[in-house]
Amino acid sequence: MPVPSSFNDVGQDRQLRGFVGWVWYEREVTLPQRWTQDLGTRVVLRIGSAHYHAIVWVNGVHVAEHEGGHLPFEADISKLVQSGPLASCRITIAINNTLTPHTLPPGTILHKTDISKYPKGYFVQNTNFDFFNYAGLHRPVLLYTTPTTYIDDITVTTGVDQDTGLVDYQVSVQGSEYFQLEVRLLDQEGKVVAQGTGGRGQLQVPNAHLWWPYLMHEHPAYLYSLEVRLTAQTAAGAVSDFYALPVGIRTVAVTERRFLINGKPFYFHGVNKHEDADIRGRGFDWPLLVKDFNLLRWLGANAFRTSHYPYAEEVMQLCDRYGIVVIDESPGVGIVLAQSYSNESLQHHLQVMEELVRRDKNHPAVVMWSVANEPASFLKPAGYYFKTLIAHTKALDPSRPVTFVTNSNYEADLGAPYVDVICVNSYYSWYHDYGHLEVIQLHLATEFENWYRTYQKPIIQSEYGAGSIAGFHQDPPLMFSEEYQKGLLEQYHLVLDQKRKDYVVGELIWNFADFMTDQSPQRVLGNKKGIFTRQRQPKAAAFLLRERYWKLANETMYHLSAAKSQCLENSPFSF
Ligand code: BDP
Repeated sequence: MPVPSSFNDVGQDRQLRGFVGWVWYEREVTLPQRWTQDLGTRVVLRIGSAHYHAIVWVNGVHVAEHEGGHLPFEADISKLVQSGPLASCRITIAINNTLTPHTLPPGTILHKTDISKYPKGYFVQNTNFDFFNYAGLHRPVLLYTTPTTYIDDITVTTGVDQDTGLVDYQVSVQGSEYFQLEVRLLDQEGKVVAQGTGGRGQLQVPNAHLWWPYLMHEHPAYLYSLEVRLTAQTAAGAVSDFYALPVGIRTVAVTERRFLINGKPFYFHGVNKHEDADIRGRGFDWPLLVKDFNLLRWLGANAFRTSHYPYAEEVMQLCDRYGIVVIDESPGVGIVLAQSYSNESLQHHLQVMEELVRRDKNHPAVVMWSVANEPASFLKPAGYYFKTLIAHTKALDPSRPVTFVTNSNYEADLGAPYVDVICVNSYYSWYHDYGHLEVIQLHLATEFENWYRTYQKPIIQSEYGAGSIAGFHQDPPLMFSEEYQKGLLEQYHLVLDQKRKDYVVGELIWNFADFMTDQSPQRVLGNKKGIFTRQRQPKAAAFLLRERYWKLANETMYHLSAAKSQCLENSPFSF
């Protein structure tokens, strides 16, 4: 079985594709001698993502257990690989993709016991989310080393005081209490612009280059490099550790009507994505990732939401480098059963937010956390659940706003009082009033007004869209034709163009690309709401959005600088 990859689509076996239960991965590797002989070396096994529940053994000894896909976990295996003459190391990982009402996402197993209709022991897994439950080792499995006294974590938050950039850092060191830390901040030319010592402090950068989103500045995504150097005296002698962290200096703030980046109004014009492609399923794949970023840039998109789970770290790194703003979403999708609001579920959700914030807190591209997508937030326990979850996330990271994405009625939503930005999904003229594009404008304007009147918080249209089968054409437009998809988006845009002058701060299309789902009578080889096909070819809607997004970018630039900036000189459209 290749790693990284989902196991589902690489074989020819129907049973493997839909398999629910334990799968086993095993690999024997030979370690370099200096890893196994030098007791001053710490050897770590790191698993990028194993979906869903994973148990890990090294040379037959249990070293780790982890609940939940999409986030990394690791085990210090030094003692095991340094204890004998063996330089080899057998890594065994068992993964179970069974979902329960308390996992994230939740799911249920339905046992069909009527033996006149189903074979003995027959069961199916039911979920309340609209994507295929791909499973396996989705991201790289790595072995790495550090000294036994090592830099365990760095937390950076940034601020701006007039022209001075402020970089607050905190370094956590494990293994010893006797160490020195030196911290330097380098600009893109490699020049040291600020330095400090010790585990925490503030670096001040005069005339700082700020990190700006793509299409908001002529030099977007400026990254400094924070170099942290550790030296320590241990029984084994002097050791040193070193880490370089890209740092973008920027601020994020939310007012009653605006989302501000570096004090300027930011309008999200982008997409919702999935980690999804032919054959590899949800498996990490560099060429696919770079293709997707090229498409985002072509489209003029400045943002996406990691619907509906955390994406690979490499994705976040590219967002930092390209200036693509991210709403970083947890795997809290399909929380619709009362049981999924239990204390057990909440505790797990809090833990997942800790893992997510720890992993992604230093990415300037991440501007907001989303704790969930379309939960049944009208159920009674939802108020306490979201109040606790959002407060916990804010305590973990006071520097970013927090939201969840809702499709509940504005009057019934018990979680909305706790969010900083209202994110609403709607599918007018698709799931209801289907075929009737003429009702969209009134529906949407009414919905926006209701939400704003109730909460006075900025609103993002976090999903809207229509399915289309690439190559299907109908005039007048009919559902599933490229024309209908385009026509539906145009109706939404008319209202968005009015309300963005007021309190709507973003629009994210559902979806960037067609993606795989469970089989059902509503799905034709998956969900076809992509503006690109699953193979990343544009449908008509992609050209429509491209024109719109570049126009929105031109407008933003026009407002920000008196003269139109050069950054849009290469704009495919001039207005
Ligand atoms: C929304 C969900 C999304 C679905 C989409 C759809 O958030 O995951 O794929 O609807 O039905 O409700 O296409």
